[in-house]
Amino acid sequence: MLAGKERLGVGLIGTGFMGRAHSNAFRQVGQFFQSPYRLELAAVCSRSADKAAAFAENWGYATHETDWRRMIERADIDIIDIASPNDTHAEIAIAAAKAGKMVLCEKPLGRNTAESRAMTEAVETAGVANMVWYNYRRAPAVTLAKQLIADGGLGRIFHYRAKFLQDWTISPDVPQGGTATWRLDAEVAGSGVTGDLLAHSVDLALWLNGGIDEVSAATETFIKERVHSLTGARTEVKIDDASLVIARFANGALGNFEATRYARGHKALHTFEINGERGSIAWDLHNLHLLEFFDHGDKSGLRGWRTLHITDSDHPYMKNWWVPGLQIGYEHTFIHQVADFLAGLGGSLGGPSEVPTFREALATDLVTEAVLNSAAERRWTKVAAA
Ligand code: SOE
Repeated sequence: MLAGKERLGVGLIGTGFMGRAHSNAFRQVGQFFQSPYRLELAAVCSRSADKAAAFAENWGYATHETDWRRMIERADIDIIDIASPNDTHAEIAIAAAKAGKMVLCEKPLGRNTAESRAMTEAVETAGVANMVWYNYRRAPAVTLAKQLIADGGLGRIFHYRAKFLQDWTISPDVPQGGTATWRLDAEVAGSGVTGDLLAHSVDLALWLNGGIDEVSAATETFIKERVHSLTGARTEVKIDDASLVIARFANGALGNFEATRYARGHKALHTFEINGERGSIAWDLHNLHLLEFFDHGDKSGLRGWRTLHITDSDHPYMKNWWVPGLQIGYEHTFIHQVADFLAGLGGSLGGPSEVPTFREALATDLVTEAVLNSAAERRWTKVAAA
């Protein structure tokens, strides 16, 4: 069955939550989606040899490394996958692209748009396939939403509203920095919820509803000092804890977005609702297999919101899974993303068109940067072109 498939060696950098999500996707994709390629887990890299060895053993990587530069030199590695903290993304991605490797990178692409732009130019100059892990596009219900909008099902779009709410940093005892809490350290993360959570909502918005021209935003840092895990000293917190945005889309729609880690009770409430002339749709990560749909074209008297259970074989990706009615989950969004990446490899250089490329992720970072600037300057801010 696998005879004749082209082998692609994967080198993963980073052994955290995302390293696990990506590894699961690399391992499962070939069983459920046919492609001319066969992924081989060649090596995993972590600064800690013990961690790298344990991860390699658990996930089936053939070897492990402690220096990412060694991964890039290895001839048996075709794809470099960056799942390490944000401050490592630019240097690794640029070196990997120069070495002619395909590059996959966790979001946000860079800590700032100077990094993101340099990374985008590096992969495009080298002509290597590239992808950023904005996985939520690949929930079948979200992909169906994209198709519905593209087919004109909603007509002219008036409103786009989105939230990404968490509550894990409310305690002042949560430290910043270090392996578990680098997302709170601005030096490592670049920004707070704007780059980490709002970026997911912005990626979906740009994909579903097109470009954003300008934004007006407010951000807040509720807890001003935290102990730094690496030094033990109480240090100023420089990330944004919450981000509220109103936005104007190029198609004339108005948007509003909210991202926070201070919404008590919410662990990952990631939602969007889109209102158009002909209908509306709504999606919620908590029920990621459902799409809420209101069709104004329905017969008067029978009109109402309907809940579509996205598990039929004619729904995106679902014919590759179980029988109709049986749902899939979060991890499958990553598997679908790898499937799409492999499907697109036969296409033009620079990355498959239907997965988030570095240039698309740069566009997202330009929006989140405009959000941070708008909040700092307390004024409407134009979004620069990608
Ligand atoms: C933060 O808690 C986080 O893990 C993000 O970094 C991910 O991108 C998001 O999908 C879930 O939440």
